[in-house]
Amino acid sequence: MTKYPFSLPELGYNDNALEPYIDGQTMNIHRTKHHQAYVSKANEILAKYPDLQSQPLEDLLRNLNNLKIDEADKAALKNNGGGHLNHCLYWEIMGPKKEVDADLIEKVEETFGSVAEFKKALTAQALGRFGSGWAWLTETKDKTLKVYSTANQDSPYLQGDKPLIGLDVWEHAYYLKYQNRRPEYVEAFWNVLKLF
Ligand code: MN3
Repeated sequence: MTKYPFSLPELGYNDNALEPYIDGQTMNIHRTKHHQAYVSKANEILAKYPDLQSQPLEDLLRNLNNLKIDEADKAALKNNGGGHLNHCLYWEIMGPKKEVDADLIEKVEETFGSVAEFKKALTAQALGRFGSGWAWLTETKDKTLKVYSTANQDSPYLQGDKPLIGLDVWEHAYYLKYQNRRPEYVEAFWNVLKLF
């Protein structure tokens, strides 16, 4: 659960720990500039609505349509609150050392047939997303696993799903090292995803 006031999480590893797959400069700018901007903006919005400050950000996004707030603030909360949660997960699931999640692998195998098939499915979503967005492995309300992508910073919580793996395919996540070569970045991601 993530509550106001939001803050930039520490990485559990150094900026350059994911090299050569993701370079240190990208990691540093991505977290301390891009992610920080989402944190600051999300805080600015909630500063206007004391009633909402005690609610987890996950719940605010789940109930976004019903929030009694200004429409422009609603859109900004979707973008910046989503941006904050999406990035927290992204930093968390990566690392220089594998911390394999055996339960998740078992579920993935049940759902997709094999880890290889799952990787194919997530890769297809990551490469098929036109423009900026994310590719996701999520758990739906009925506890089934689903792979899809969202545009911009749209969070799976908006549709009531819990994100388990999030792959950032905004150019800021890979442009310094890979330029236009998103497929190479997506392939590299599997090396730094610590859960598999
Ligand atoms: Mn990003």
